[in-house]
Amino acid sequence: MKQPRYLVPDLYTADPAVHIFNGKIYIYPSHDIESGIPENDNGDHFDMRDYHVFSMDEIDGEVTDHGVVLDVKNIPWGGRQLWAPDVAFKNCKYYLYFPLKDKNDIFRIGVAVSGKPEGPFIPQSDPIKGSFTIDPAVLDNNDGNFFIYFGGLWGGQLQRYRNNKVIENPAEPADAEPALCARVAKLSDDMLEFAEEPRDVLILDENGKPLKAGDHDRRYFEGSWMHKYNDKYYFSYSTGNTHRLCYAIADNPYGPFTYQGVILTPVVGWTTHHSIVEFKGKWYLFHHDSVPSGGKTWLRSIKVVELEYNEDGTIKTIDGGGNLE
Ligand code: FUB
Repeated sequence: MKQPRYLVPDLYTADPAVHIFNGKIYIYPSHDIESGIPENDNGDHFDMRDYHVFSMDEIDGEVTDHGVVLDVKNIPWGGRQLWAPDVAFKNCKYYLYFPLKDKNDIFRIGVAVSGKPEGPFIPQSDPIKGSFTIDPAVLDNNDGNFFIYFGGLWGGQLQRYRNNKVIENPAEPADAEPALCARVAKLSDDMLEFAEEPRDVLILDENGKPLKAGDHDRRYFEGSWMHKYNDKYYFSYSTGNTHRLCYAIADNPYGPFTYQGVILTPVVGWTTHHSIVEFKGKWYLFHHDSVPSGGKTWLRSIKVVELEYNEDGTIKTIDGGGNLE
């Protein structure tokens, strides 16, 4: 694949979580809509109401739309805003993890279950106990353990918490303080709960010091993804207001991770969100931009581009094509 490819021309889609199930490529994106809500830093304009699943047999093959697989109106605890999901497979079942504001307008993470990768998915009656904020991404560690990574700043509400507890005056730390971290927890055997208290996904700089909150070019903002390459754990994420996809490496799923560099420079649009998968011996970056909508930040389109590693395991930076600012 030489050129990036847009995958779904007839719907606005974003935040593609991609997995290979039964030899096929399955894409689990957000489904963007024109909500009419004015753009703000809280992300209210991302008022998504359902998910579609897409699949394809080859990276350049025809894309099948499996239709609506989960709708907010069928989620008993749901309020508004179905944001970026992910899916994991265990014991013949597929688990869809999704962020959604509850009826008190607080983001929680829910789970919906299906016997098929293309859904439909049946939601649990309550969100995961102790869950908060957004952007779940699940790692199958191939040893029976599954780890869920999550968290997002600003509209994603991560700044409202410290040590998994709500704080009185929500704010990001001062610039010279350690940055807020994404969270990671092992999942329970039934895949429906956290098996432990979520921990920090700590990212260290080249001197072994935690990235600072003021280091907007490198610190975590949202959009966790985890993949393994040559037995190392690659934690990748969006820097949000500096619009990069960056990554950090560790030798275990909890970290600490050491910052490595930029995977994708800014795209047209504000958000950047991705997944990284291997298919038939090549690696691919799935992400989104707002080119097809003419730059409307809340109407995004998913795409795929090949991702390459250097000999030393670092990732070659991909040009995102610029942003609007
Ligand atoms: O799609 C809504 C939100 O925008 C996602 O949850 C974030 O990662 C950002 O892409």
